[in-house]
Amino acid sequence: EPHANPLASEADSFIRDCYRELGESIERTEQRIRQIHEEVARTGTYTHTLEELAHGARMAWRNSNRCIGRLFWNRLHVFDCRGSTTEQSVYEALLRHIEYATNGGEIRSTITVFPPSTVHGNPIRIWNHQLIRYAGYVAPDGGIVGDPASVAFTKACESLGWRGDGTAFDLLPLVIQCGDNAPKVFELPKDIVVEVPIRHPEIDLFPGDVIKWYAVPIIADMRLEIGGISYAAAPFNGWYMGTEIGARNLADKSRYDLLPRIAAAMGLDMSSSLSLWQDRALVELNAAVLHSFRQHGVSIVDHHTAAQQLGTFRKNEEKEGRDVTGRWSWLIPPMSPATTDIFHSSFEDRVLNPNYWSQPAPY
Ligand code: HEM
Ligand code: NRG
Repeated sequence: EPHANPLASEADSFIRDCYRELGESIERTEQRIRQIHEEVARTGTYTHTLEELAHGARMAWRNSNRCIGRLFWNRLHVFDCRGSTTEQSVYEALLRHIEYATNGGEIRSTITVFPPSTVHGNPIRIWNHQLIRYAGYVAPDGGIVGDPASVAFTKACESLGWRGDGTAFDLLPLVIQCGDNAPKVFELPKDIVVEVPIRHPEIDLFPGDVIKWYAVPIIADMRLEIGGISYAAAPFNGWYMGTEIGARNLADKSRYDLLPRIAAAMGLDMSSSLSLWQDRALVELNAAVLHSFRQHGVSIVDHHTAAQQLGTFRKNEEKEGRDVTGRWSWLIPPMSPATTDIFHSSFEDRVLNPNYWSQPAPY
């Protein structure tokens, strides 16, 4: 039957999907729905059980159309931090997330969920795009030191009183905001952050320079929505696909822009693009990223393996009778895309719930 209350109807459809997948009985499902309706009528909202929260976060990953890594959707570790309401307790939870997820290099897919939004707004907002990321500074000559993608956030940190060392790989601080309070800045302790120096097994790609990347990508600025409830602070991580670092972060002209330096170091003919110097530099950079992570014992997946894993995910989902949605333009890897099956296949880009959503930056 239709609901006057949109939250109650979102809750209904989530609880039915969730409880069916978890093998709960029809009776328990209907009982839980009645209980939620009563709670929504009385308080205007409802509270997920731990099982609903954990399975909802996993469903949201499974429904992430832009993610190639979804084969492992059912192995997501969930920290329930819905009781964390102070900057200090959020900070401590974030450090615990980093340590648990990093796990000495054997990365564990993890999410930490903070209190949900209410009619009064977001009780917690994390300002960082990722918990671990490098600063970007505009130099006096207009050039950029560090990661150009971080310039706006780095300025926000500076206006809150933070000062970085000014290297190309300064770890940004954590910026945590509780309700309408001014945001608080916390230094990220260097000793809990694992970084990998990027070295090619045979070629010196960056003579005289140390190029590195951090081990764990922990997206901190997306909103998790489950059954009509919004978690604006719910940082999550898996591990890297090599091309994210080697074909984008270190290679894009608008990021670290390393291809010209690498091609020069390799002695390639850069007088014409016809020599494919960019492509040759790109391959060796990506080989170096995969080799270095592997050698340092840090989890990483190459794009060929990841594409095959997405194929296995599609088969698994078909067996379960679920439609796999996806966004082709994001799923194809940014190098040699046509060598993967994804390139030759198509996806329906329909948005299912639960899911992760981007939200406006608070700065
Ligand atoms: C996007 C790989 C785990 C949710 C992506 C992208 C890649 C990827 C390559 C595209 C990123 C880009 O082009 O910037 C992986 C791998 C994982 C993993 C290898 C290893 C386990 C996860 C987890 C979650 C997740 C644990 C959530 C619980 C997402 C979402 C996006 C995404 C929401 C879209 C991000 C955006 O719109 O900016 N993933 N992922 N992924 N992934 Fe995954
Ligand atoms: N491309 C971004 C990270 C986006 C998410 N990628 C993952 N997510 N692998 C970058 O920093 O390069 N994950 O949860 O593992």
